[in-house]
Amino acid sequence: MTDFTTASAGAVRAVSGRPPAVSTPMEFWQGLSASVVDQIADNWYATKELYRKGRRQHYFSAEFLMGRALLNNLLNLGLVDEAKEAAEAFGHDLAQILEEEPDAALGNGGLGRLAACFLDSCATQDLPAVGYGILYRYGLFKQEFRNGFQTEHPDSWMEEGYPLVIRHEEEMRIVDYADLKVRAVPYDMPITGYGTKNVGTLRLWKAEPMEEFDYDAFNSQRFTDAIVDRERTHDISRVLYPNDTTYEGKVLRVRQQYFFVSASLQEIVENHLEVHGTFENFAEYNCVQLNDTHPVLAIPELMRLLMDEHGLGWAEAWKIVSKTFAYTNHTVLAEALETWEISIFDRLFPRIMEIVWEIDRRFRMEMKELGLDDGRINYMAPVSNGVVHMAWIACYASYSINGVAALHTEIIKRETLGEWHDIWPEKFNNKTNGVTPRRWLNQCNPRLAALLTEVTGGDEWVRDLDVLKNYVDAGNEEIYDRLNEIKHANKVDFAKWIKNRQGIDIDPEAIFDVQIKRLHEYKRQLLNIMYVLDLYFRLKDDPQADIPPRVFIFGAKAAPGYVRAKAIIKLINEVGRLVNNDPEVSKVLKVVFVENYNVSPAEKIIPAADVSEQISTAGKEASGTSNMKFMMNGALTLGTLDGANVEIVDSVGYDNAYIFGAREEELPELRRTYDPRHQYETVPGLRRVLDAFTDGTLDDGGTGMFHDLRWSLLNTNGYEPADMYYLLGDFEDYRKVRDQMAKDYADRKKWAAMTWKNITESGRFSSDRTIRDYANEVWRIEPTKI
Ligand code: RUG
Repeated sequence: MTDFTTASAGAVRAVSGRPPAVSTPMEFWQGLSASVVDQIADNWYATKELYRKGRRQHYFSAEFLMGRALLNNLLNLGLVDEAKEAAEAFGHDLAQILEEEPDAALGNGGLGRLAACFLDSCATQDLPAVGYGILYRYGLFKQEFRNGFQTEHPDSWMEEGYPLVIRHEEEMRIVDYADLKVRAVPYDMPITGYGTKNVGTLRLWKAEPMEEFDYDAFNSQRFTDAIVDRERTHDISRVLYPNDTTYEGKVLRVRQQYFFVSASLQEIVENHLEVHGTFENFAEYNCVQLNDTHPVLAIPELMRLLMDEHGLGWAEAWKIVSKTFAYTNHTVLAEALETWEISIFDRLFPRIMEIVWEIDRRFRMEMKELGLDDGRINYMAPVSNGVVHMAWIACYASYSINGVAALHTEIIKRETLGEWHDIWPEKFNNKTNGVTPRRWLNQCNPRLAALLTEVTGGDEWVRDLDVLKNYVDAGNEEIYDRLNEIKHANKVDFAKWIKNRQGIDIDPEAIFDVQIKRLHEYKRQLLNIMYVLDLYFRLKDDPQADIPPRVFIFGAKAAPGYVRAKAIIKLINEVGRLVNNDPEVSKVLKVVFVENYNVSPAEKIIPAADVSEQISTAGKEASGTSNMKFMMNGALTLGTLDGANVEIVDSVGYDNAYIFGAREEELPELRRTYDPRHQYETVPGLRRVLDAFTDGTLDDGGTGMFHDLRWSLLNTNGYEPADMYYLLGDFEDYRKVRDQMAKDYADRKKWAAMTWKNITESGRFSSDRTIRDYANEVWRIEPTKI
């Protein structure tokens, strides 16, 4: 037995209080996880100590969609075989143990998963960076389908104990609101890197009451009164993204944002003073990346700390602040421009509001001096029309503003943040997103990983995915056969997994065509399912039609309050019911909606995919990151020229991707004369598909939601144009290109050659590249080894 196996057995005993042979797989998971922490503890401490002395980047994010951690850590530390041995020595199976682990789903989708990939890349490249966020007790809701409708349930991911976050009571901070004072207790998650001893940190704050309960109230039998403040405090870190459609929901959301930025900055400021003894060089040693506008309260909060707690004057403090923050914008949609009522700030933190007013006053003066007219100044001002504009504060105070793909950055420069770009073009830069090849290739697709290691003669590609580019032309018959075998084996695995999970049978010989992402109208899952319905009708018309077998796979959660997104989920499930229950059609077509889509299901789905659906309306998807994960795993992109798809096509060429639809620059002109009714009447297939929404073919359970969907495509509701996302405009081209793609699949060699090109060109989409760009151009930090 190795040290690790002995230690793991001991740790399993410690958590279960019984011999490992009779411990549950869950207890074994906990023991193994505790052993991982045991292995890295010294290096982790050494890394923290080293980083805290030099220049550091602090990544502030309300979301970190980490997924599972154990296998990732075992792979990074080279301990998989030892863990297997430990499990087998006691009659357990490592694969089954790994399946016990809950996903740490502390994020909604792309933005949160990006933050997780960034931490991985910083750790692997020895970059001094720390993540800061919130330890939500309940992560992203669990999705269940009841009669095809989405229902939501709490996700109590750490209820059974989670050894991979360590509480540091001694580093507790106090966060003060006007109506409440709370303790912020840090919990640190270790972030191991691949092939390095450095261990990074994700610090998540948990809100705890100053006192467990009011003793006097309890003593007087006022039991509920006794715990009111405790519950209000726990609310702060209770749930990821509480519903903020009501005023009280918004207050909680703002409370959360202030909670984690205040605690984090208190620590950063204190640490800086301890190490350097002066604030003069604060911005030389610290930079803070604001992941979207959620942490923008950090700007007035740092002003407050420097002025009120440390006696700096406004000018001095502002000089520091304006050299410390960098801001990432993730969307051109309205949510990019978070605004909060002044009354919320007044109620929670009047002093912060006072500082925001002063920022506003100075901003207006500065702009006046630059000669801007009053209308423009008022539009750009931090406070106007009764609300605080978080994005405007970010643009004003940050030294860097970036978009997340080339096209997106151009759009924010031109439109979303155009006024800011006019004044400070030098602040703007692009940082195209990336994904970590550790989790999204090496870990989730071991068969392909083994082939790449064989072809490239080592595992260097895991740390440097650009290595693969040297093998673009190395594709040959043998490699193509191997690629096809690997994909097939992954599809067999997925078919077993989904059968076991949802009871559905699918054929691994069919084309696996996948769209997995949050449900949003602009992402156009509706267009996808309309095509499926059209194909169903074509097969009903002509059962002998030459249509290759296909499985249409969906995975998506809709925001609980987003009614139309939920209607689309129901529609997909209803089309699925129609298709899958038809004795003839279901021999050729299947629809699978993976329930409760999350990081760990994605790890099963992506290696098995043949086709990657990236079909957003051009100009709407900032970047997308599933497109990159699919590419790395050899699925071909079927997409519009949107977000990072543009750069994917730029890398692989039009011959190795399937592109359709209107382009971003064409859309304004097209829309001028656009008539969705004309499309409905003239485009083959469309009428039948749209009529099926309401003619009894599909059942929306009497809700009228399918009628609303049809209506939204054909009519304006007064404030949005009909078919806002141009589904009917793009339908014909989508159908043509998607049909062609299915035909091309038959030439297995050619298809494999295309997948090889995609895999070997994917280095550009490694988050290691993205992080190097941030480190060199924005954060100015250097790799620092312990
Ligand atoms: O929708 C965007 C994706 O296009 C992008 O890839 C991802 C990471 O940059 O961020 C997503 N996003 C945007 N998630 N939340 C927002 C709201 O600002």
